Amino acid sequence: MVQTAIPFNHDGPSPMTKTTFQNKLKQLQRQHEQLVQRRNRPQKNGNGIFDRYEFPVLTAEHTPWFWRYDLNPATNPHLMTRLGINCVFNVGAMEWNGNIVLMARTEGWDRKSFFAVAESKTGVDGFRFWDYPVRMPELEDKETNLYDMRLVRHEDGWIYGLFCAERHDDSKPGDLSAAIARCGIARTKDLVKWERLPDLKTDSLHQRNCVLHPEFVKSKHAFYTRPMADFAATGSGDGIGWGLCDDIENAVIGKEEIIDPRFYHTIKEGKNGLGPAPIKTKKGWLHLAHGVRNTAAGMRYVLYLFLCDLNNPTKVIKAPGGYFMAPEGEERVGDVSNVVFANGWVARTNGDVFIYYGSSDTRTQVATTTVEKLLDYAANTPEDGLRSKVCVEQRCRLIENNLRRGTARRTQALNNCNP
Ligand code: BGC
Ligand code: BMA
Repeated sequence: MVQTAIPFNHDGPSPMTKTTFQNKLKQLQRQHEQLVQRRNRPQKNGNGIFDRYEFPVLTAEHTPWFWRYDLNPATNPHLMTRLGINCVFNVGAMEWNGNIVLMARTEGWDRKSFFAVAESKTGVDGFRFWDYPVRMPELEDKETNLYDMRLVRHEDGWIYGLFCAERHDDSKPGDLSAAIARCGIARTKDLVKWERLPDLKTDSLHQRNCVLHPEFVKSKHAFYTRPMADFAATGSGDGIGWGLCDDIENAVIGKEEIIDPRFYHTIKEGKNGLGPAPIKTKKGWLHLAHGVRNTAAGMRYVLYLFLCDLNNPTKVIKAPGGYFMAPEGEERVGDVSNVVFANGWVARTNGDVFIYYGSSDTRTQVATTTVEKLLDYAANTPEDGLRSKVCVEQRCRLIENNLRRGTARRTQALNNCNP
């Protein structure tokens, strides 16, 4: 069969007519409104500790369409996406005039992350981005990428944002993946205008996952840190650290004290890092953190919880064993699969807690619970037994108590534990 040549046309396909352009635009706006106004409900059959929700609270599609399209038919006759958004995840969070705001790690198609505020009345749905993303001032030593902000309302009166500021490691010119992670610090009163302070200085080459403690300790600003000798590889850090600094405007921490170490064959074997700033409760400082384990399929990130002494924030007083939350269902799949990561949560004065977590570096989910439930979980979940033998004994104690109470039915064939 003879192929007919396709006539070469310099002008390409003709642009849309004005009406088609307008119709497509209206459709975009409609779809966006439907997405933003979609009600979100808790999933059924939760684990008693927290409730997951039916839908993510933020996705790339939640960003305003006017951030992504050039809406001028003269310069964008095909109504193409001009500056696409890849994902919205790992959000900082706080209360804001009775609403909840999220400081979202927003990433363009170009892989660069930036911060943007989204606000909702309910905290579980209706999140709408403010018109512009944050224009974070740069330091002289400009970073390539910014991400994972922890928002903290400090008792000094400022709102602080601590985030990872990442730059290429120029001491390794041949290695394009060699990078240095540092803790960027900025402060604001309105989440729009930010004063950038120098990056945190510590003895460690890399600092990611740094968090400001919300109160002064010994009249100083106190930091949770995560010293690491390597940029990202597991195994080069000791755990979650702590240090005080004399001057937040030029923050230097000498020796970091490790308050929550990594541990062999636990959920935090590879690396661990603090999530959001702790919630102050009557029983102590409640912490949410992430633990990483290396597997044949890559790193697996889960969340865990612990409680520190109210008067001595460096002293862990409750360490429930195992993970608090692990990726489930669609959360398991994304740009970096098998990851849940949290750097934002909000405790309301009535005790309700909203936990915001990124799933697989792609979208933002919410889970709700209460301070009372989290304290119950912290106090009554057995610590990690660290060995199979101890763990099976813990479980047998649970089984035996339940069977003795008659709450569960004894099955002859399975009744083979020796309490
Ligand atoms: C990415 C982060 C990641 C880090 C370590 C960075 O380049 O932006 O999301 O946590 O590398 O893997
Ligand atoms: C980390 C974090 C996150 C991310 C995770 C998994 O080191 O800082 O940004 O969610 O890696 O890629």
